[in-house]
Amino acid sequence: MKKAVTIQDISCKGKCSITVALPILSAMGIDTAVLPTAILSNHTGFDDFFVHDLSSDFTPITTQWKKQGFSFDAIYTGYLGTERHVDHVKEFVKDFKRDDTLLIVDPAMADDGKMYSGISPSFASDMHKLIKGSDVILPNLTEASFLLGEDLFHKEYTEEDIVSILKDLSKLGAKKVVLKGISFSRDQKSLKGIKGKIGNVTYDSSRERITWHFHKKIDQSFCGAGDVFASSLTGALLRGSSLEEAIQISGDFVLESIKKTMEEEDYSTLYIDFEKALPWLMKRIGIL
Ligand code: PXL
Repeated sequence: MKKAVTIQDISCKGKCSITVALPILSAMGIDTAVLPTAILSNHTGFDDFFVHDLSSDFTPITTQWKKQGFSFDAIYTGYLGTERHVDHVKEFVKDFKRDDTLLIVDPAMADDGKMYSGISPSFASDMHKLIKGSDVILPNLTEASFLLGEDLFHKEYTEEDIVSILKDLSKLGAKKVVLKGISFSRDQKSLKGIKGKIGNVTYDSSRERITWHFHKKIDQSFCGAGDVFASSLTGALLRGSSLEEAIQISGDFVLESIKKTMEEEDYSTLYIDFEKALPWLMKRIGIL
């Protein structure tokens, strides 16, 4: 069984971070350890929240893990929120990343043009430390804006602009980049029929290769959708999919999860009902 560890917060209410990553990776047949960075009463998309920082528990946990020789095929990091957590994760990577361990960094910190509540815009430069030396990063356009220090979110962009953003992001030191939530209002030169759709694009710097995956656009964004994407992408990569196949699986899984969520009459954008789409995912990867 492939082994992963995910490092991010536990939001006790609201579906995101560890409460999304663990069930998805488990359903995909991945033996998953969790290393929580903080406990929040609920995710920060709600009006208010309480945070309990777990930084001081990090070293005692990892000391035990080192003593017991635990090792991982993938290290997947999500919401971290503070520079201190980034530094702990850097230490963790130094101690636990083997040559063949995948380091997947989701710079989960912002959406819809702004930082998540409680995260300072300067946190983007802290994330640079973790991105350098990573295998895959998964920013959305807002996160790409903060990482590159330019507003890419409020502008119309073309296919060429996206290619140049991908290259700039890869210069931060990640081998592969997945840019999420791309949507064009007009067809592009080599991308016919994508007008009004939404999708994700990958860039592999070693092969200079770009792939696009678009699907139906739903004009609602759901908290935790990025985590559903990143968790299923980590699972797919560990199961041997190429990055190009993995973004198709994850993009479609997010769409299935959103469709299932919106089937409920009283659904809320604070929760994404990914659980209902797990059978779809397990069938898609051939384990059901
Ligand atoms: O990645 C989403 C996420 C994770 N963790 C916390 C959050 C959010 C999004 O709002 O608030 C605590």
